Amino acid sequence: MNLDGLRPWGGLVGGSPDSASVVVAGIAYDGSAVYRKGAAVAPQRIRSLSAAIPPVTEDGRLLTGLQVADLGDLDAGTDIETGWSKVAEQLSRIRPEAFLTVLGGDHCTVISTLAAQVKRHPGLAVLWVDAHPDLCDFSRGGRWTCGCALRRALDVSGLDPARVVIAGGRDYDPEELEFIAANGMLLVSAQELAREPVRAAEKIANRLASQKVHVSFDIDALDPAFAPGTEIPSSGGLSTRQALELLATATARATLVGLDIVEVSPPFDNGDITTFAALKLIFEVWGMAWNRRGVAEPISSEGHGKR
Ligand SMILES: [Mn+2]
Repeated sequence: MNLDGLRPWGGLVGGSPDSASVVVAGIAYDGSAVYRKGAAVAPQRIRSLSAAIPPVTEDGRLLTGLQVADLGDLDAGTDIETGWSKVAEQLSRIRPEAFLTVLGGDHCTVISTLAAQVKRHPGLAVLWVDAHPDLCDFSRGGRWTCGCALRRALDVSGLDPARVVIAGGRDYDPEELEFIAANGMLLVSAQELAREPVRAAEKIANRLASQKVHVSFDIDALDPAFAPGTEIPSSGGLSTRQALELLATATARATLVGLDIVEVSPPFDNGDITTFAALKLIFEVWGMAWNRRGVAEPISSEGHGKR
């Protein structure tokens, strides 16, 4: 792909994390993926192809006032059990006015992300969009594997499980369904979203209304037809269109404070369509936050480059 002359993030990149509206960081770690590895190379691929995206949302609104600071990749080491806290500490130092965007990595990178977000935004709520709840205490040979990602994130962050809404679910371990019921979590399945999209998304919106919301988006929430490049494809998923509508409706009355996109696996992708789906989600969520001004205005436009 010829990206000559184009700058990353639709040309919005520039300026310092101390003034930018959006701060991006990658966590190039896939050590917790038990099926197919490859997500570790996603941050670089997403960042590279981000130059091809115009800084305009699909409803025709300009993002040109939004300034992006990209910190590059943070090092979680070779084992997230020992590496999560250092990354969480780095992320937690980002000023809370900036919209945090984290590029995974496998879903266990969310352990660092949510630990930081809970510190940056006391009272945080989470919209977990994923084919899987990732709520096992022990899964596929360990407690720090991807089937345990949300469970460990809750453990280390102290986040109340009832403040997490899971959307797009369709593959469960029995233990996960028990945990969801026992903790008063809202689960809105992919089936429910397909059958009654508006009503299902409104149900989530009611939970998230007036809350500060972080979206953790596992690309496997999308159907493999739309996002084949992922660790474990799960059929019966959302179209990218359905996911965009879900995000807009479910967060319409909330304040968006962050997003992480995980489990994009470029080695299993087909013509980069999964990476481009991730980029579409990122730019549209930025647009939602920006247009509702959940994102701070840049303190200075200095360093804001042209595409
Ligand atoms: Mn997941």
